[in-house]
This record gives sequence, structure tokens and C-alpha cells, in this order.
Amino acid sequence: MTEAPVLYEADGAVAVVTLNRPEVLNALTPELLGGLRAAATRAAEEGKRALLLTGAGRGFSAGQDLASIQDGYAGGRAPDLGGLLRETYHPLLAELRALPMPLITAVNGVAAGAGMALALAGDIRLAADTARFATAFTKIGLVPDAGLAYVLPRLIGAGRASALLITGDTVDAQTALAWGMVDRVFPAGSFAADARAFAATVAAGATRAYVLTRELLDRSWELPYAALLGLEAELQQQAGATADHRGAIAAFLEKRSATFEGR
Ligand code: LHQ
Repeated sequence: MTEAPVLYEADGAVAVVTLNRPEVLNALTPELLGGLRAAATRAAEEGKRALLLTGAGRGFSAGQDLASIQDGYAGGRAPDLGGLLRETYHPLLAELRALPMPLITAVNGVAAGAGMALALAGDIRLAADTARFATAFTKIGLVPDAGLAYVLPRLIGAGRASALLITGDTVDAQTALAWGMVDRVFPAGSFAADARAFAATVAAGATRAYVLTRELLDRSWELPYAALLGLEAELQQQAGATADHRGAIAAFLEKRSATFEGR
């Protein structure tokens, strides 16, 4: 029996989701992307409070499975890459961006092309010290996709993003950390455990406030200042109505530590 291309494991309040085609560095097929979408839906349905996304084997993801699209080039035809993006990648990315819990990506090895885009789609991005990031697109004559042209300049700045996306150079974990592409780097030997421990800490926090924070940050790129202030008031009203907020205020006033329930 062939193994599922995406594995789902409930680890307490954390959904651990693993891209599982290690023999091809977790290259992305429609089946895998569909499995990832199903895992995201399941995590939400099960009320998980963090989704930890990682890869099986020595890679995170080598991006689009190039073998799986080779038929599209037969007879000198142009493959329908736009359709592939619209039908498989974009619905997934939209679902990940709307997850009712933080998305933590744990980049255990190489992340290339759309695999790099997926790696950087997390609210918080962790990397093993052996991880590397390859934009890869221009090396095969393509433009960045899977949202990378949105995310990368916002993380590392327009100049670095432009240079990186045009040269297709590879960035190691330490450089990714220094540039703000990832937030934490852990030793490869303990990476899986360190990433889980980190995710467990996030999952014990104020989940609703985290998700509202993501919304506020996302919208901040497109809103004028006055409109952003309007939105923050609206979202703070929502955050202030959560049980977690009420409990944290009580805990503070009673000089004890707060416990969050994610609601
Ligand atoms: C692969 C792949 C792969 C299939 C390694 N596919 N088998 C485009 C189109 C439309 C919509 C969506 O988005 C996109 C954007 C993209 O994602 S385009 C970019 C696609 N990715 C790449 O161009 C990267 C291709 N891979 C590589 O350059 C290298 O494999 C990297 C640098 C990632 C890793 O190098 P190594 O560590 O030396 O590993 P390897 O090359 O030996 O790969 C291991 C195996 O994985 C190997 O198979 P084999 O049977 O020889 O052991 C590769 O053929 C296979 N593999 N990437 N994308």
C-alpha cells in the first residue's frame, strides 16, 4: 500500500501535519496539496490550537513535482500552470491564511520553489540549522508563485527579495534567521522535538487573540493608518469579549499566572 502523502497526528492541542513523499523531497502534487487542505480542515474541526507543518525525511519540500506535470509539455504545448495554481495551490493557501489557529512551519531541510513559499506561509517559521531555501523559480524560467512574491518582501525587504527571486540563489538557515525569513533556528538533531515543544507553548496561549492579530497584520499592508486604527478597535472589541482575556485580567489582578483555553 502506498503511504498517504500527508500525515496527520494530534499531539495534545497541536495538529502535527507532515508532508510525506520523502523519496522526492516532498515534491508537491495535487494529491498532496489536497491532503494538506484536508489536514487543515480537520485541525480546525478538532479545535486544535496550533498547526505544526513539517516534512518527512531530509527535505521540507522541493516545490511543485516537476515529473507530475511533464505530460503538459507534450507536443510542444504550454502547460496550464495558471490553472494548476488556481485549482490546487490557491484554495489551500487561502485556507491556511484563514486557519482559526496559528500556523507554525518547521522547515526541517531544503525548501524550494512553491515549497519555500509554503515554508514561509507560516505565522511563525522555524528552521533546522541544516535547512536551506531556494527560490528556484527563475532557474526553470518561471515567476515566483504560491504567494511568495507577497510574503518574501514583507519578511526580508524589497531589495533582498528582488535579488533572491531573480538570481534563484540558495539561502542557509543562519542567513534566513539574520534576514528575518525565519524566526527561530534549532539544531537539526533535536529539531523535531524542539519544534513540537515550541508549538505546544503557542497552543497553550490566547488562540483567538493570535488569529485576530494575524488578521490585523495582514490587513495593515493595504489600509491607510486611520482605517487600520478603526480595524484595531473592532478587533480589540472582539478580543476583549473572549474568556481568555477575562481570565488573564483576573489572573493578573490576583497575582497568579493565567491559563488560556483558546476561546
Ligand atoms: C523532485 C523534485 C521536484 C520531482 C527533487 N519534482 N522530483 C510551478 C509550476 C506550477 C505550479 C506550482 O508552482 C510551481 C513552482 C515551483 O515549485 S517550481 C520549482 C520546483 N522545484 C525545483 O525546481 C527544485 C527542483 N529540485 C532541486 O533543485 C533539487 O532537488 C534540490 C535543490 C531541491 C535538492 O537537491 P538535492 O539535495 O541534491 O536532492 P536531489 O536533487 O538528489 O533530489 C532527491 C530526489 O528528489 C531526486 O530523485 P531521485 O530519483 O534522483 O533520487 C529528485 O529528482 C527528486 N526531486 N525535487 N521538484
